Amino acid sequence: MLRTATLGNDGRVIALGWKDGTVSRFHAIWLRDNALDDKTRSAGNGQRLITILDIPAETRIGAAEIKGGALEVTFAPEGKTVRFSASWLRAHAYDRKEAREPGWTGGGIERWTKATMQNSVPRAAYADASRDSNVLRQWLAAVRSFGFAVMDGLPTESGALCKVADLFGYIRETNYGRWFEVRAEVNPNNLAYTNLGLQAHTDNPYRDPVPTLQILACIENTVEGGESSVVDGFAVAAALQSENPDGFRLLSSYPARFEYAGSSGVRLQSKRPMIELGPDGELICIRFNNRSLAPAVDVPFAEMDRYYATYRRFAELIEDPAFEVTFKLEAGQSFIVDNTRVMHARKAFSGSGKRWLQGCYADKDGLLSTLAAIEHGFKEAAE
Ligand code: NM2
Ligand code: OGA
Ligand code: ZN
Repeated sequence: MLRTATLGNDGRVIALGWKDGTVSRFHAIWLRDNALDDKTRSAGNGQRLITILDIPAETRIGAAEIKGGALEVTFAPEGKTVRFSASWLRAHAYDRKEAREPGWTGGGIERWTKATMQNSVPRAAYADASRDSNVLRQWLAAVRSFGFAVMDGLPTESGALCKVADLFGYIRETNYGRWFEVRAEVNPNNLAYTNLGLQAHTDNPYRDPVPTLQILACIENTVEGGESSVVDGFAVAAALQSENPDGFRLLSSYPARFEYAGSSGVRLQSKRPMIELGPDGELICIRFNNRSLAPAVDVPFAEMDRYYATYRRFAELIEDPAFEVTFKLEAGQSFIVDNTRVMHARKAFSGSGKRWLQGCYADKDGLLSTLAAIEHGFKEAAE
């Protein structure tokens, strides 16, 4: 698929022509730094053995050739020749034509609403996921794409939710414990531990970094009410952005403040926006929690009115039933949310019966790593 290789700017740049007619330019210094030979990278663990200072600043490509479908380049002044496979070059091309709009997402992220999700909630039985890596792969891939999945068939005993985390990584312990009991308590240190309804929210926005995954598992649920729901924060953010681009700018460019000081010895505080964009405009995190939002002090006076109007509109969209997927957890059922993206809520409950959930946090980077490793294994097996 690699057709042509043309040097430019005295060998500081190379333009690669592909079979489909597209061209990807690469810089000599970039190619040198990313060389894959065993003097540059450890053959064992793939880590880079050299530093940027080991590469001459004036690095150029002295000669380039397409050989057996791969690119072979000789760097000057080192006189070092290395090969790059066409597929590697294609996968790592950075010469993009289109600029990306703020709020973009990549990585197979699929936004959802009630209409697209309510009747196709990703789900697996614990017994299947723990035995069959193909089931686990699909379940983890659903968490990656949708930020949400259900797992059922858990033992209805204390601590069973840890089994879910064990499938892909590690629990993130916090001041709430390795896991926490979610049930109505006397003198609760958090409103989650009452029978009140909870507006859709992300957990622990007062922590920095936030816990990136949350698992909630049900041990007993015989009350009236107490239904769960989830809302795709990325879908809501996109809706807000399209109807009110300036409001989106306000929520994404000014920090909000979050605080939790509900138990003694704990005073957590953070300063982060409700809608967080990465340095390249990628939508990376939603923080939304009415209970722990602290006074906003980083929004200019002249914009505070509009900031609040947008916060209100964001909340209205979050509560719009068109975005809400609802279900009632039964004993042995659990769900996981990407806490940087998907909000969860519960309806108030009362009356006779008992509602006992347990929750814990875990890390998304570990989940994605486990998923990538399983996918890598599948790919190698297929080759
Ligand atoms: N709990 C359940 O972020 C929050 O404060 C929501 C968290 C207490 C660990 C509740
Ligand atoms: C929580 C929470 C929801 C529920 O514990 O963080 O939001 O269904 N609980 O009790
Ligand atoms: Zn919560």
